[in-house]
Amino acid sequence: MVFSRIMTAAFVVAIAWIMIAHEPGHAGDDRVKPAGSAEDDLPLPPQASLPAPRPDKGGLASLYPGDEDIERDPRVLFVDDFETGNVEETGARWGSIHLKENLGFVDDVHANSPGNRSLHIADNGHLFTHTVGVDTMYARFYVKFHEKTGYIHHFVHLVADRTPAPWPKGGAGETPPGDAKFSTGIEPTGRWGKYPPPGVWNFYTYWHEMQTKWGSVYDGKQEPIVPGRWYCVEAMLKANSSLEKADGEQAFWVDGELYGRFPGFRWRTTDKLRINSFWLLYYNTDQPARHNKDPRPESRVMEVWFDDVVVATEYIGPVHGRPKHGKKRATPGRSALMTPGLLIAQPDRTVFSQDFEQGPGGFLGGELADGGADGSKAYAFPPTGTWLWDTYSVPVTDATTVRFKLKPLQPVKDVTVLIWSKKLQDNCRYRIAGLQPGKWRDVEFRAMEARVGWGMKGPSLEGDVLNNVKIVYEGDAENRVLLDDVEILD
Ligand SMILES: [Ca+2]
Ligand SMILES: [Ca+2]
Repeated sequence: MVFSRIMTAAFVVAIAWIMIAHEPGHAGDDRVKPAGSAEDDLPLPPQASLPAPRPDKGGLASLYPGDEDIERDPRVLFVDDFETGNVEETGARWGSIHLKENLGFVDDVHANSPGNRSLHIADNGHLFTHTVGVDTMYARFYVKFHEKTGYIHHFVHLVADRTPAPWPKGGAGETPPGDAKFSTGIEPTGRWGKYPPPGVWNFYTYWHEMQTKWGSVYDGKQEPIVPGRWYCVEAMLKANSSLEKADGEQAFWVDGELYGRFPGFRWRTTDKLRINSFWLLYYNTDQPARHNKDPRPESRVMEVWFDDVVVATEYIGPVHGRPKHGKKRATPGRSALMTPGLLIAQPDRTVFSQDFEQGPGGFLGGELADGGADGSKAYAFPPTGTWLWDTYSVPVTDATTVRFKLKPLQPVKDVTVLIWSKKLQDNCRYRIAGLQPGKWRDVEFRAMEARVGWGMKGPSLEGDVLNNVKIVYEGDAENRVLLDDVEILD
């Protein structure tokens, strides 16, 4: 098997935020306590808030022998035992699947498996889903690495996203704002080659108080993962209870044993940001082989098996006992994003729309042009931009959405949307990367995703009024980008 791989452009964009971010082993060096959260002077949450880490006491799974009917427990958010449907159907219910040709179902199952199939992923791929937003998320899964596995670049993540989208978002090397996002990955790491592949488990964590822009790493018990052996892995992410308190936590268990518990996090600055995404990610590049000085990267077989995924608000624990009725098949979960309005309010009215068929409609800075969407008229604008003022005015809520189409006629780097905030007395920005010359791109974002600062790290437009927009880019004066089908929704 060839270790180096060709990634599709889409995937590179999708996982851009972690691609360059995590360097196995680099980890040990930037292992830090969360900023401003000296454990000594902060009260720990009561022990009762965490499940007993003893495997013999079990968790939710101990109430449902063989996981039978566990999906009916109100504390359970999402289940997939990979016993139902084909790969396409599985991707459809999760909401996002990547490189589905690398995914398949096989009859290799762990010893306590209540079913017949597991999910097999070769090389690279993912399933990504959403649950209702919660303040504490546990995610348990069974996993096995190939006997000849190499080192892994990135693995399974739990994510809190204020403006969830069906696909995993970018953000490589960018500290997320405290009201927008935080995430943690439960990942194998080789610690610069200290451990044979795939290494030991650790957390790889992004939040607003992380101390390097590449995230922070938290070691657990340094027990090397044995390739070819099934493990039950469970990760917990618990948000801080209020803006002032650094009482958030994360912890992980392997085969029911607590391997690492890390208190003292101020994950978020608003309780509107809740944990709502689960990313079953298998991401490989040749980077970890280099960083871990793997002497035989060409001999590695990058394959992984997953099974018995349960996501819940309480500790789950390994599969306990056998199903009453022999082999069983769960009713698998379905992305919460597929229920409109469940995770974030949906817009239900159009505040403004412009298709340029009757003229520029108040847009300035460019000129009407042919070549609009579907042979219609569009608005062509130079790098200095196009802008529109006081044609609409809408208070920015969760639902407020900006939508338009863009087509650069020449190669352009980023296109930036500027929205002047009267409240903040500054421009909020939203950056659009990866545009291709001659190709239309559908752009859609929540107005609150626009933020002050070139890096979009400042305060957001949330709570302000949206009554203007300007779109600019870098390029030569004669360059043009076409704009069409502008909509403001609320
Ligand atoms: Ca199964
Ligand atoms: Ca048009």
